Amino acid sequence: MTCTVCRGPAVIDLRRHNANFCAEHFLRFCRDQVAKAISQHDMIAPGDRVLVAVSGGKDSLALCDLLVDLGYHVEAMTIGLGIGDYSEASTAAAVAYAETRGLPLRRIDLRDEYGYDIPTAAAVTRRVPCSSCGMSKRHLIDRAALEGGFDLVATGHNLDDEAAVLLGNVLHWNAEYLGRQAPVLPARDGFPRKVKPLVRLSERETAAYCVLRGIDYIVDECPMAEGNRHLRYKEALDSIEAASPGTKHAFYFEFLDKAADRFQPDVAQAQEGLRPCARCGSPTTTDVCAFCRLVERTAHAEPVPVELLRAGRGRGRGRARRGAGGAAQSRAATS
Ligand code: Q46
Ligand code: ZN
Ligand code: ZN
Repeated sequence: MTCTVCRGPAVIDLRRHNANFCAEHFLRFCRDQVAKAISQHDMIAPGDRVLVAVSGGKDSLALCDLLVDLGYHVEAMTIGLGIGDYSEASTAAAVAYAETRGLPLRRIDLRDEYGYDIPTAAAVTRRVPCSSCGMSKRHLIDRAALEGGFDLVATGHNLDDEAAVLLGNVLHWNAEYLGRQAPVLPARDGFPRKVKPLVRLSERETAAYCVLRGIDYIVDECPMAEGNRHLRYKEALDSIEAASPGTKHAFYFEFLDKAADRFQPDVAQAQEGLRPCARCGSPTTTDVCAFCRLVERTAHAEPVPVELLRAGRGRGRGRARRGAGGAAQSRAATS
């Protein structure tokens, strides 16, 4: 197998591009794909301050690395979710990366700062963990971006994520979510601008990027993701992609080109009824926002270890699946 560019020995084959690359040209390919996504979708302007939500996984660390390499002003933030060993390893990977590369890292820990963690929130609310997890991450990232004066938030959603979320939203004709499934979400009153610069890279590519750049990322998936629809949609798309390379790319980018406009949300309507939360000031349609209500409900609850919650979910699958698919929307708020 030889590199399509230089004819030297290749380290990776990319069937959807009908190309093989050596290490040097693969890294260049990744940079080019991110630069193309940024310019095609007007994601980041020169001089913008970018907050990157980092989980310690391959996507968010590759994203930091690529944005810094492309010359953007980047700071990272990570949230300790309290999901047992997984969260400890995630935070350790984020901290190690930031320290070795000299990247500023903001850290928030749910249990230390807000008195709860995700397994306890899931047990108290009796909903799938991804529901309170996604909402907590969105709230804290939005606040950090606005309070820190950042111009935008960048998240590590890759092509596999976006295609899987799109498949889920199409299967259920979820028009509201289809309207929000864009590589750029503009800033609204009280919400920062959000961009997804990795949409042209697959997760196999972000993993290979990290390996070739010597980035130590956490390989394990979140133990709370087990059985969620997002993973099933990914598996379905993987098997189609294996038989027909390029299908995921076409599915997602043809949607953006040909259909996304039809689902554009009415911005005025979305803003309607929003008012500041009585506790924290974040925009909400109720007196107290969902995050502050979650803190109120969970902060004094007996902590529930992740192992106990998983054992309970195994026994009570029907109840635990309520709201499944939350991960599809919330995934990679820090991934
Ligand atoms: S961390 Fe949180 Fe994900 Fe785990 S509980 Fe679900 S949303 S799966 S990206
Ligand atoms: Zn080469
Ligand atoms: Zn609030």
